[in-house]
Amino acid sequence: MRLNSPKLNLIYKACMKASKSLIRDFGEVEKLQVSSKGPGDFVSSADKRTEKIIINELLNAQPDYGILSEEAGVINEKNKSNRWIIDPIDGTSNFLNGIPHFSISIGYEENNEIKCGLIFDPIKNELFFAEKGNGAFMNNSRIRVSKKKSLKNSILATGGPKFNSKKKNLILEEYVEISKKIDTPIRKFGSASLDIVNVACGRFDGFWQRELNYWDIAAAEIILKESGGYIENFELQEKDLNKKNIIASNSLIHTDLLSLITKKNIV
Ligand code: 2AM
Ligand code: CA
Repeated sequence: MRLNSPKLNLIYKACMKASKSLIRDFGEVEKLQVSSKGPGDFVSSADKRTEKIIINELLNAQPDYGILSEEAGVINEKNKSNRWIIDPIDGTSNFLNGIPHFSISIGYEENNEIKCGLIFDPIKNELFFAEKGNGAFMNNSRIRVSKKKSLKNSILATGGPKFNSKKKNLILEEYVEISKKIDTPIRKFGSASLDIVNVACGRFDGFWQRELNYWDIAAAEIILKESGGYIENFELQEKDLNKKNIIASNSLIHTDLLSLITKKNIV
């Protein structure tokens, strides 16, 4: 494991501590799944427990750093130059339903740029991490995006639309449009962060999803960039800059994928 930088080391420590509790909680969810009560509120408390462990570790080390986290929101609001961006469980619906596909995602942002990040899938024991200029890794291995050039032969993944999305029709139309252009059916795994790191390590060639939050993709962004991929927020959400419409790809299919999405916007 090459976690040379102090920042990466710190988020690694926080993540590993939190993941122990998360794995225990997932075991509990699996049990509750088959009980008549179902997991219900247990999941949101698992989310908060994981988040608390991460935040405590980070604040202990850097008391004045800013934090943006899915459940806790903003901490140390004044510090906008050094921020941790945290998603304690990305893939909450999977977690809730006992589906073993979710991650802890922690990114570090300096002056509005993500400098390093880590995404951990505690069930598959896959740790993805990267720091600007130093490449991207999964566990002990350097990772690279795929070399596929043709959209037609690509493996693509997406997510959404959420049940109350105002763009449901557009999102579904885009899904149909893209489906028609590719040979292998689109994948939908329910964790944006894991989808993007799967592009980073060449399993997928591209991913797109509208209406994500910054914490869903912050850590994934640097991991993908350092693996040779390209990530783009293709349509700015003027009212809320934390909302992101994302295309993440191996770079080579990027323009072709983007053209299928932006074409729809013009109509
Ligand atoms: P979450 O598990 O942290 O909510 C699922 O399609 C992916 O989209 C997950 O990464 C999920 O993150 C993310 N996502 C973000 N906002 C969402 C929303 N409002 N509804 C469903 N998924 C959302
Ligand atoms: Ca998320």
